[in-house]
Amino acid sequence: MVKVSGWTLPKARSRGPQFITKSQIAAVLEQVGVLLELDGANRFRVIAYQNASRALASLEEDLLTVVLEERLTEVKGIGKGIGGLISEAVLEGTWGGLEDLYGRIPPGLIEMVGIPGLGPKRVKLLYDELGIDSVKMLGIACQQGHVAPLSGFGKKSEQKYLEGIELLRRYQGRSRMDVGLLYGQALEERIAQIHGVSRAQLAGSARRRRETIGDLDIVVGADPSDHDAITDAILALPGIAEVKGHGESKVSLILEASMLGGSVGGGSVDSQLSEALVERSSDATIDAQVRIVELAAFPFTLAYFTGSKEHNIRMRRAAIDCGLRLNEFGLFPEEEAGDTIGMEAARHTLPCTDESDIYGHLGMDFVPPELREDTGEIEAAASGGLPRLIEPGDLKGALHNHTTASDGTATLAEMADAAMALGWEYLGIADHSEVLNIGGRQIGVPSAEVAVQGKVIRSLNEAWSDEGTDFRLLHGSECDILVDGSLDYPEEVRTSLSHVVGSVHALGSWRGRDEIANTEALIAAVEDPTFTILGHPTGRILQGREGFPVDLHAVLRRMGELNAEGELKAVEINASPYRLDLDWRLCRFAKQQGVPVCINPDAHDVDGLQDVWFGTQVARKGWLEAPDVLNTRSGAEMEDLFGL
Ligand code: DGT
Ligand code: CA
Ligand code: ZN
Repeated sequence: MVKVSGWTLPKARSRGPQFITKSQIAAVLEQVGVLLELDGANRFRVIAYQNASRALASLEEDLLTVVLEERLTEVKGIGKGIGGLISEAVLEGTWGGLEDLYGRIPPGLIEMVGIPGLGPKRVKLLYDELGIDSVKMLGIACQQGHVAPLSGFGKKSEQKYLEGIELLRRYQGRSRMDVGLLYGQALEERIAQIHGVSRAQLAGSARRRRETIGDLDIVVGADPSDHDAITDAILALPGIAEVKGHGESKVSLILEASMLGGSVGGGSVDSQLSEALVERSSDATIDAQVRIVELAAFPFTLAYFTGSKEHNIRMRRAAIDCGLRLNEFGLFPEEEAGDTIGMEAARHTLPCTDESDIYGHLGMDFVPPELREDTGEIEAAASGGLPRLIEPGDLKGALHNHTTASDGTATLAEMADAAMALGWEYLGIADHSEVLNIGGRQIGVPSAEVAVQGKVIRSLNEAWSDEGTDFRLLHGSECDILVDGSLDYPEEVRTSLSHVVGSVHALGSWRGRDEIANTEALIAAVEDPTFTILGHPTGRILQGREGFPVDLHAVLRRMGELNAEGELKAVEINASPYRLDLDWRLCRFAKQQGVPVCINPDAHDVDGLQDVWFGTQVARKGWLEAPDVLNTRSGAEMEDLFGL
């Protein structure tokens, strides 16, 4: 069996069909495609598995029903052979001959496929030509220049793989916020339902809403007489791939996708959103640490394991200044604790039922978990200066969304319906501009067709206005910022729009030159009178690629100057959990410069609109309040701002 995390065949967890779920099978088929490619299989076999995986993932019907009614091969993309494999997994919980394939491929090759920018075909080539069978060996080969001479590779490839290896190292074992929260909230909910559990709460970086999450931390409060039974119940939960250890008060687990199945919903990521997320997280695993403590210690343990470490250190110092000692079990006068430590010392604790009591005893306001990074929150909490953070419900629309006119999958009317269902008063359409093409295929809207889209939008808006519906589409564009800092489209096209989201997409050129050149080009772009919002400012993909080098402080400063002159220049928090760009660390700076932030989902389908939730978490982490965010304005205010 392959030892790479997430690359094992799922085991049947139920006692009757359906033994293996649709999303699990889709994930396996996708992996088989990769394994076959590494094995040098014929291209058509590889494509067959890829197609079947996609077909299964988008199958709307109940899979068990389709299998029982023997209609699998009627699904487009699923042939007889793979159909048989799927039936077996569903009905028997076994995987035919796949164990052999999973066991045959060297794990190092699979790890290499995880390097951003390196696919299975090239991994196989490197293995066949140079015998490279691990990430480490590839790194050495690139450094020594052995890879460049291979036909089809070159110096650039070596550089790219070295960067990819560095990214892999940095993010190894970390999950994006969306994946981490989905697992974290599912586990929290399942534990909360266990008999005897009084309180269960997600802590750690997930609670602090970091952009990536290392492991999940869950704190459980219960009567000590129930601790053993609770530990047993946790170990029996579905979706536990491995138990790494368990002691008196701590359980260490590895979670897998079946944790997400069943009745899990609710939590702060709402259930509709979870459904879309389960799809894209089905092949992930994540570690979790569960700590079980008696109820009196719960708030202290929760605060301790929420962190950050830096925040905790400041809190302990604040306690010392009050003659108190703070640990994960209590907050108590130093003289009463004397020589005792830990739990023992905490018997003398000041009473606290919630974290806010802890802050209260130290003369501070409750610090929202997102702010606990020691970036000024301790001082602010002691002086009544904490911000009143924005909430997801404060948003009244969003300004960067795609339709079928470029690379979206929904029409103007469908996107508008979805926005209205969220209670929004407007939706900004920003399809890609003319130059954008992917692999030679034009994605962007040609100049001549911009007016056509405008006409449709006007007629939709008139209809809503006539029936008294407070909703409008705002006709913008996601205009490419070209390498010299000029904007795509003739000027008259841009002036005809309500707003221009300026974005960099030709990332190769921008990453290939220095920070100064990039900064100058971005400043030139934002100075264009038609420019409104800076889209995904660095172009980064979390765990995928670094953004281009740029001095965003300088760009934001310039935008602030322009705003002081009466213009409207905003910066986007691209809310896709793959991007979260603007970074939370720059939000406060933008605010100080007088640059409003716009939380944009960059939606390419109707579900995508809900990504604004993640953008709001970033804005909160960046200390932003509702008035700091452009799209908390009402529909009427937006019309005013855009001069409509
Ligand atoms: P992660 O898991 O890498 O995304 O980040 P965290 O923040 O969840 O860190 P983790 O899981 O290592 O520990 C959870 C919390 O426990 C951490 O935020 C603060 C607390 N903690 C852990 N180790 C220490 C420590 O050595 N000193 C203090 N003061 N707190 C600690
Ligand atoms: Ca953690
Ligand atoms: Zn874009």
